[in-house]
Amino acid sequence: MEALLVVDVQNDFCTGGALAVPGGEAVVQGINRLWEGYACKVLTQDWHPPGHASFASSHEGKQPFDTGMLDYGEQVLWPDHCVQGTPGAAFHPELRTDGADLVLRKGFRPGIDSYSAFFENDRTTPTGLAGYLRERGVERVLLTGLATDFCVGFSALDALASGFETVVLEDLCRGLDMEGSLSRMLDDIRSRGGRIGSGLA
Ligand code: VGL
Ligand code: ZN
Repeated sequence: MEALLVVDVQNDFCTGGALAVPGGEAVVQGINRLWEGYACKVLTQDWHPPGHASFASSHEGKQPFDTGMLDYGEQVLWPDHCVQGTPGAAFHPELRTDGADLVLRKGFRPGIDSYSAFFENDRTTPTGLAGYLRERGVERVLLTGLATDFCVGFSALDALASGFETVVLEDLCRGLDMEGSLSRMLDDIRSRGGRIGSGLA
């Protein structure tokens, strides 16, 4: 069985949002068209408590998009975004969410970020998604959403590492592309056996 994984299509990642991905909202209609076709549909929702460790505002002297040191290592520090229960954390209003099998929230531990839908950024804390998909009989995961080079990409790499056939539907994703991060991520996915495909074709 195949699963459609829709990653972080939330207001804060769309135009006008706190951490806008250029053209983020452009993926919505195409994802909606695929929606009915999958027996397993999973949405992820970036879901941070106020004062989350991934926010630059939580670190004295740091600006958004600086690099910072968290308990588990270095990572990018972000503008405050997807704060639990705020409008920015809600799904894009036109995204179909009816009939989702699972809405997986991630990044809710105050000290740990979670780009991937499978493992948090400490690379050891599982979200439980691999077990869920396996128990449902899923063998192949198709990924869509935001951002290609962060949450979609890390989810794809972990899907591969967890033994799922993995396809990124590139035209139903949009990236941040910070210093070449987009092409690096796509190369990485390909080199580990993932496929980069189209959801519109
Ligand atoms: C994301 C940065 C921080 C994403 C989430 O959804 O790609 N990026 N939090
Ligand atoms: Zn986040």
